[in-house]
Amino acid sequence: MMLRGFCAAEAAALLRDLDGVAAVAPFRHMITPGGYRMSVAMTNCGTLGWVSDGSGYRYSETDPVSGAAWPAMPEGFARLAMNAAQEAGFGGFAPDACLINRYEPGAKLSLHQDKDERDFGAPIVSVSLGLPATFLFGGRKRKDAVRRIRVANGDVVVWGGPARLTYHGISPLTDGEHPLTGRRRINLTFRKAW
Ligand code: MD3
Ligand code: FE
Repeated sequence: MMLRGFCAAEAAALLRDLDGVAAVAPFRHMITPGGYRMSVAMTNCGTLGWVSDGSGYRYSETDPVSGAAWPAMPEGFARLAMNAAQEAGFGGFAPDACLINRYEPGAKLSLHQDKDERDFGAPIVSVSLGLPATFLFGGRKRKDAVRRIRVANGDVVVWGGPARLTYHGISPLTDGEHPLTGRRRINLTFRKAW
């Protein structure tokens, strides 16, 4: 379910909280199991963080860069995720992980499914900040037709039920300038990993 502009009024506050997270767990370009450096820079907050390296994808309680726990999920993040999920009919959503993606011009995310979580009954809540992007979403099989949706600053999407296991991705980011983020797009995805 698309909630256009759901968090537009609090975008600046979310980005301030994000600066606090990134001061403790800096953005980094993870390496795929196949050995490629991802064009999207990532970090995490919450009890668990999504990580990728030569041995695979998984959720980890610690940041492999620092060896320490991921920074706590800011109150405003958790509240937003819960309110958006509620709005979409998923009452009681309590995310334990927030993966934060940072796109610069040209960065993209190839079509994939999110399958590293234990409970596919829980939705994923996605929050777009800064520059707009083209979100791709297909079906349950990689070869299914792909639809394109434009997402902009303050848009929140709740992916639950049948949509939870659909293939999705982000087209290469078009250059631009956003008053809050400059030449970047930030995406927060809230998950129940464990
Ligand atoms: C549809 N991020 O982090 S968020 C990801 O904008 C990811 O950075 C993209 O895909 C981004 O894994 C898209 C939207 C999203 C997240 C999870 C989904 C869409 C989804 C799970 C199932 C279906
Ligand atoms: Fe995804």
